[in-house]
Amino acid sequence: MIVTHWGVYHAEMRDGRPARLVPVADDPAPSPIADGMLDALHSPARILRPAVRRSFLTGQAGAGRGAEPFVELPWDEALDLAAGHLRRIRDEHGNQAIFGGSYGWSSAGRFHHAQSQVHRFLNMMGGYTRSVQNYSFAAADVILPHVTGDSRGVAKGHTLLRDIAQHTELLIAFGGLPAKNAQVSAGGILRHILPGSVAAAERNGARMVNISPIRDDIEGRHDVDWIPIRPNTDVALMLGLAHVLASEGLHDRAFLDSHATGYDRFEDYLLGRADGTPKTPEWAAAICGVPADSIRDLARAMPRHRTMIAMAWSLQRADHGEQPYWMAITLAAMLGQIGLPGGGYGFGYASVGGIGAPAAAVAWPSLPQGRNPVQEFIPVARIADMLLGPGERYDYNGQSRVYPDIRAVYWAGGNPFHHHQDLNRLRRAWQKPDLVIVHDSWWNPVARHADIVFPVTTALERNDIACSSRDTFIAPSHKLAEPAGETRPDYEIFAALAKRLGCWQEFTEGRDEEAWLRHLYDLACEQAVGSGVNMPDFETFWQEGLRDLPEAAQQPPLFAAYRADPAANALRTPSGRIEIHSAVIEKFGYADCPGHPAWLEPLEWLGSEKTRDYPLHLLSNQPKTRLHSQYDVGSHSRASKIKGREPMRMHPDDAAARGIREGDLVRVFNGRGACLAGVTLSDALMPGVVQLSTGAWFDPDDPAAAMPLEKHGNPNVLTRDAGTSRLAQGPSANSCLVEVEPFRQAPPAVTAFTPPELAPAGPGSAPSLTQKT
Ligand SMILES: Nc1nc2c(c(=O)[nH]1)N[C@H]1C(S)=C(S)[C@@H](COP(=O)(O)OP(=O)(O)OC[C@H]3O[C@@H](n4cnc5c(=O)[nH]c(N)nc54)[C@H](O)[C@@H]3O)O[C@H]1N2
Ligand SMILES: Nc1nc2c(c(=O)[nH]1)N[C@H]1C(S)=C(S)[C@@H](COP(=O)(O)OP(=O)(O)OC[C@H]3O[C@@H](n4cnc5c(=O)[nH]c(N)nc54)[C@H](O)[C@@H]3O)O[C@H]1N2
Ligand SMILES: [Mo]
Repeated sequence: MIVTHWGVYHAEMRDGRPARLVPVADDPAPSPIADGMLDALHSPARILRPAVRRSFLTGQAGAGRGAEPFVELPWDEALDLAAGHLRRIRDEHGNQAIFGGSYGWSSAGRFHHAQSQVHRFLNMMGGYTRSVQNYSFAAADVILPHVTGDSRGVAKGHTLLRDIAQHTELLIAFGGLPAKNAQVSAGGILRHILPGSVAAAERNGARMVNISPIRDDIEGRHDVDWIPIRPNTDVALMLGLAHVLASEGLHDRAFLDSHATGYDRFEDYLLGRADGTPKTPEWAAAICGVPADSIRDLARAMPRHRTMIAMAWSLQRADHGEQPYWMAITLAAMLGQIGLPGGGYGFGYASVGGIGAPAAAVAWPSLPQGRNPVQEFIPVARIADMLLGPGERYDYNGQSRVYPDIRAVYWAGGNPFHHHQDLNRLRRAWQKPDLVIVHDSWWNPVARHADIVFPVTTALERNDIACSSRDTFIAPSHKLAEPAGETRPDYEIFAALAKRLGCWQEFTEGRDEEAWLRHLYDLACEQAVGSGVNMPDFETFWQEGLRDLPEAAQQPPLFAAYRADPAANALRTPSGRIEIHSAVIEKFGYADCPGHPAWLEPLEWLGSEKTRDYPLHLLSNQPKTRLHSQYDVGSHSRASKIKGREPMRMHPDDAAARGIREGDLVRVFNGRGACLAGVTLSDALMPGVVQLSTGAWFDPDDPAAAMPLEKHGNPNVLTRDAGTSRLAQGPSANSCLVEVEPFRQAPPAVTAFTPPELAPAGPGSAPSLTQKT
């Protein structure tokens, strides 16, 4: 049995090797993403031995990262080299000069979770500069505590999907409910319940409205109403809806009086008393492209029905991404259904699997990470700003902060050359530190941009225990194959480094893998017993596999308790209520995030003058055939490519206007970069919008060039690297204009899956550690 972020599978073994991964019977809608895992195990792109960038060995720092051959070294030499550099940097510059944010999803499994491992290791060696928030919902995570006291309704605390199926009459889904995204859940998922829940809601007569630039954001359901909307203009649409409610007296004044604060200040803006511009449906229509009559009809339907406002996480990964969430909560407060079964709002219902699924009665332990004595941090998506501008000031959630001076970057379990925006800028920033160490299993772009690369086993090559806060199971994840080449688990690599740095005992606590698994299982059992759940002994658990667990007893709708008694269950906001106007945010004085939700024009959108040069809005959404960049090298992801490139969907009219046909190779470009993609035509997209999912391994035609042609279809060479606002500083990937043209030259070969040039290991090839780098 193996647990992955996309499901739980049994292995069919042949000749002692896994031949096929079969989803467990409990899963009503298994994901095919696992299909590409087994062939990737022995792909030529596997990293089999420790390797060091060639000119790093001869003492040259940054310049050349990502554009050089590597030299393979024996483990001991590579470990000595890494430990020596870490020690030197720590002694000369202090622990805060080590950036260990190491953002990324890693693999499922509690023990071998790479982030937990790297953070634990860096803590034991004295700490590191960390990162806060995530690429998924940073803007939400920072604004919501100001509005509702915490971030409930984003990653947890949702009204359950089964309550929606039972009670919701009108389901308004901004960004749809794409089943493709609910395939995955961090830490593993046993039951994919989203498709069944959507079907059940429909059977119960719920009307579903998909407000999105893409029709099939509610997959397979053609009977839903589709309201195409220009990307990044949802706030204007919601203001139009709110205007109808307010001007026709359809809003719930009593709820606003008892449970919210600041509505009047907002209404001054809404009705135009504050700025002379009433946010009428006509005003909204001119911005978002939704006809005024449709806005009026939808607004009038909302208070007549039990209405759930669902919104994907994608909407807040955009310029001013805080606003759509604040506005959605405001709209829900105006409807007065927050806290009722099937009413109110919820974010990210389909963004990952398990949102709105019942939680287990047991809270699980994770690998303890120790304490980080270093206080320094950055908002996660500000990494390039930090590397390019040490000592520079920036704003964040009311603080004026200074970027630290980073000398070493340590990454295990994430791929910044997948996840970060404006990769050409990141490549410049990435040349700055003295040292970059990466652990990965494949020669993907982050490994190629390292100085020292440690090859790690995949989840299929080691034992682990998996459980998730969004599902009701615990399962062993069994080792199915022997480690490829000389690969080792992250844990062993960190233990070996810890030995060299004098913190082996603290890091390992004297345990090997098996002892840790037993220890974590014991902790799990303690928690389970406390919750009245019986667990078998470790041997039985290990052999029997999957354990299904009882659901937590009370799982009321989001804010049900607050609705019932707003005084006793006051929110942790200054007023104790939902803050439609926030005096705290207003006092920050950020023009890009004022004191109440507002329409703020994004820097790049279909209504901007920039469309003269770049007339198409690029949505780089999540890929259907993989998790981010993981297993892009595997057969399942590769089967989706067109002429070897990532498929880009385009409306037939946009294609025809440019002489582009189905299956053509195109060049997608703007002022930040250019990539190739393979076109597939679809009228599921609104005209003016193109969709190129993330995750194709970055593959420049000339790795030494400042702005190379990316050959494989990585949209992050095009996206803009700027914070959502001074408030949250979240990533804003979804605000991006591009132009597309046919690519008529001989297509350059895709080399993303070809390892870099490797020189063999030779004894004594490591330089002396006193040598300056
Ligand atoms: N344009 C655009 N960009 C985006 C987004 C978008 O919508 N648009 N979405 C953003 C979001 S929400 C996210 S969460 C990020 C995701 O970004 P990441 O989480 O960084 O992406 P992954 O491809 O999952 O990277 C995980 C890496 O860890 C490696 N790995 C897996 N298991 C292990 C292990 O056990 N040990 C070690 N050492 N390595 C392991 C994998 O091989 C892979 O290289 O991307 C962000 N980027
Ligand atoms: N298969 C698969 N599933 C995944 C992932 C993956 O890599 N692969 N990644 C996971 C991760 S880490 C995360 S954080 C979640 C992210 O989950 P989401 O953020 O919800 O995912 P996206 O696919 O970026 O966006 C969903 C849809 O929102 C729509 N959309 C984009 N911009 C706008 C807009 O301005 N207005 C409106 N109304 N709609 C818009 C797009 O049409 C898009 O298809 O997905 C998770 N699920
Ligand atoms: Mo994410």
